[in-house]
Amino acid sequence: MAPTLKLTYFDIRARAESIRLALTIAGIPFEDVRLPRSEWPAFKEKTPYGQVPTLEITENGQTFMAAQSEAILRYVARLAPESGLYPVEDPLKALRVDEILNACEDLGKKISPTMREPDAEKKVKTRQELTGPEGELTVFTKKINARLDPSGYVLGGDKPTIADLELNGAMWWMSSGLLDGVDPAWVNQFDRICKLRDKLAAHPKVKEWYSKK
Ligand SMILES: N[C@@H](CCC(=O)N[C@@H](CS)C(=O)NCC(=O)O)C(=O)O
Repeated sequence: MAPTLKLTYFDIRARAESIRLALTIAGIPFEDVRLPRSEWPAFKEKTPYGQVPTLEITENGQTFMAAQSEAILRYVARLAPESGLYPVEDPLKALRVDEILNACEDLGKKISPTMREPDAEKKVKTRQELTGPEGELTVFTKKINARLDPSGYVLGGDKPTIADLELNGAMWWMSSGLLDGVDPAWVNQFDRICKLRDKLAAHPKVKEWYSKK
């Protein structure tokens, strides 16, 4: 009997969207809970690390609340091995997926401190520097871009992996216009990442997912 899944996050894409898309691509039904900010303090107390996303997994009458987005992504992919979301049977391919997942974490660590910067002017300036031609984020993202297959997805082919979903999410965030000081067109300089984004957007299940949003 398949487990029942309840994914909880805020009503934004950010850290949960790669999980939502992984479940959607894998064809696994799930409850997509979008937590209102007013309910966050009470829910936070119930989570393992005081963070979302969480995935509540109910199986044989028992519920386990999982946390940590990458662990959840791998779990979802393992539920549907035929999806190709995480090629566990091939150590080298799995390594390449893991590598990009870790690189996405590094990207996050470069931009996250700016979220906590109280001085709006300094925030914008720091982000402009990070995303300038020689900026740390630009230089690092070029390196990620070079690690992708020239056709777009990390491993090439037509099947996205969880690394593609995560990188796509990170790049969506960078080009969302939600980060003052980051030009939404910044991402356009990374050719393979743009191919990844466009391929994923054309994926039938992804298209269907967004047509309902
Ligand atoms: N390493 C965690 C990080 C989770 C995280 O930082 N979540 C943020 C939202 S993106 C959160 O819960 N923030 C609210 C808070 O810390 O109070 C993961 O990958 O899931």
